Amino acid sequence: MGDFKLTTIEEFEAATNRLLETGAKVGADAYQYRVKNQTPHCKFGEQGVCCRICTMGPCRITPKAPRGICGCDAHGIVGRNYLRFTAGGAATHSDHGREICHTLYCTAPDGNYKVKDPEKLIRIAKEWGVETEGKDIYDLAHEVAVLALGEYGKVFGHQNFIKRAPKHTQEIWAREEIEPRAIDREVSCAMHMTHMGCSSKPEALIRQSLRAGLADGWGGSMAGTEFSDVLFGTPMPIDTEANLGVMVEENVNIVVHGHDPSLSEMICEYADDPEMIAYAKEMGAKGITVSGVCCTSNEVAMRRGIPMAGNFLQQENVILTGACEAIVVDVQCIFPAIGPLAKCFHTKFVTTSPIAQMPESDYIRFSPENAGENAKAIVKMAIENFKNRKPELVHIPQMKQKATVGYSVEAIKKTLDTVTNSQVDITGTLKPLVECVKSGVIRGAVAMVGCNNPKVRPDTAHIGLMKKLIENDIIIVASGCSAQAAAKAGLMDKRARDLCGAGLKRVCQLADIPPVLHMGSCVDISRMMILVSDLSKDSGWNISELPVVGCAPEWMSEKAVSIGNYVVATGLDTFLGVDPYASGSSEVEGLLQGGIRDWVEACYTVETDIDKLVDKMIDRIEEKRTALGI
Ligand code: BF8
Ligand code: SF4
Repeated sequence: MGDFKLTTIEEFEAATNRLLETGAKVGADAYQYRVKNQTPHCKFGEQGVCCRICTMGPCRITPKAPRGICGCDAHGIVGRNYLRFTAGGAATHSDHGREICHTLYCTAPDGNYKVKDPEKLIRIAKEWGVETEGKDIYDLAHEVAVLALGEYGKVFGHQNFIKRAPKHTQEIWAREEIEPRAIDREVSCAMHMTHMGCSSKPEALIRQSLRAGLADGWGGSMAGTEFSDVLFGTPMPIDTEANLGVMVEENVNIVVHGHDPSLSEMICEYADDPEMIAYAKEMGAKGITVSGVCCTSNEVAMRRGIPMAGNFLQQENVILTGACEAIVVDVQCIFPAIGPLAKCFHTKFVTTSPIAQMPESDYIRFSPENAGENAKAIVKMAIENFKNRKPELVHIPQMKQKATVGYSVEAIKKTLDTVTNSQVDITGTLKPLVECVKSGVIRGAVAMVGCNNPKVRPDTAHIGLMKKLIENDIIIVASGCSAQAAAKAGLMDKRARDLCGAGLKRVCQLADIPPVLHMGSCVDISRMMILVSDLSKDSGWNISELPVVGCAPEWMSEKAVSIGNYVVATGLDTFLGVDPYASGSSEVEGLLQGGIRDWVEACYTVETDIDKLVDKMIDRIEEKRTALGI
């Protein structure tokens, strides 16, 4: 193993504390202080029993006041809140997907955006019944983009992508009436159902929560992933680095943050431009370093090997280094705190999307039409800001790990094909993986996803769970901030295979992979849905029979609930480390953590004790193996 060593949580925290000292010098606020001001949290909110959807309220349920003014009880209120939470997440992911479809529509051979993976475009076009023969690739891109945009408001029928699921899964969705129709319709329907005086029956509300989730995972998110691949390339294994030490003191540091790769791809493009690099040198820097935070970081790490400065709760830290010339954001998971924080330093806070406008930022509106021009202006602005650094405030924690990322489903298949020496065919098979699972060399897999949340000591759950799972020969596929936690710790370094049980270690050696596979951003959890669908088809087992579970141990966002709903509705048991504001209703909790298994063959487990959470996942995987007789 040589000198390889994981970075510990204590080391992460020491680095953060050192940065907070810098912050204190300039009077900067930080989430750590705001958490103190906000705790203890409102109990009604935590239990999900506060309703403010009409102005007769707000109503709060207590033993003495068991019904709101309209007569709605705790079960109805908790169920409605849960569905609205889901709708927020489904809308957010899906609208991101829509932007990507729009960017696809704007592609041109001489435009800002081009088709980088024509093969994938042709594959999807054929899948959707579009004639591809003899067609110009850009004409095809535009035709498919229009169809994809049509999925959002389609008049009849269901999402195109659901046909990718195994037959059994599709039958469940049809039987349970949760096949996702138009994406926008499922979100609208959720808002309609939760309007004053509509649904208050938990079964109906939770059913629509699953359906809206499916519209996200098998609709909007899948469009986001698939068409991002078409536009920017399908990820293949690539080496990169993670943690704050990827920022380079002598260079102009640009941090991209958010989710939509249309922006970050363009920034990377221009930061690489020799003209820009020469300009940076002229301004006294040695070069330009682009690094990322949150999912847009995952997008450019997966496709370009751009280093990951950190995950969600590290977004303030990048500014606290005093060495960030510009933090450029698009949409989602961006702290409004960045505006005032950036003002304490020389950092430019650049917002770019009408969807995420924030005070105290420079707003440079981005669109496919002006992308090149604006990206260039932003890079230039960062370069010109280098001279404004305050050297006494500059401190970049020298902490980073190597990571191999880029495990799209296509990449995983290609890796397996290489191991089995068969023909390299990226539409190939997962059979070698099935064999490993059958023989018990790998016991199973966990899809580790989701955010950080100050309710959990940041990254401890992600990293602690992963370490124990790989010791137990359970392979991890990861995305979002969970993947970045793994990368920061060193779990995506191939040498981390030495931390695995004997079986998984052997597989990692043979396939030359790390034990935690980075599958991308949160919309890329749709990749995981394709992976389990293909595993199901290649093994002959139903998805719910596979020794595979999902886990979001530190989640915080509405998007995460939407994801949870489609993962469960696809047949995978899902383990949460943070409660989804449902404890105020035994009926809603009962459905989420048990009852829905009768509908979709899977359900949630909520367990805030991380040690117990991992044991429960391992037990579940072993139960599934026993049931399969393997
Ligand atoms: O979409 S894991 S904190 S960055 S919501 Fe946000 Fe959560 Fe991170 Fe990506 Ni996903
Ligand atoms: Fe209260 Fe009912 Fe109005 Fe909700 S819908 S605020 S429970 S009166």
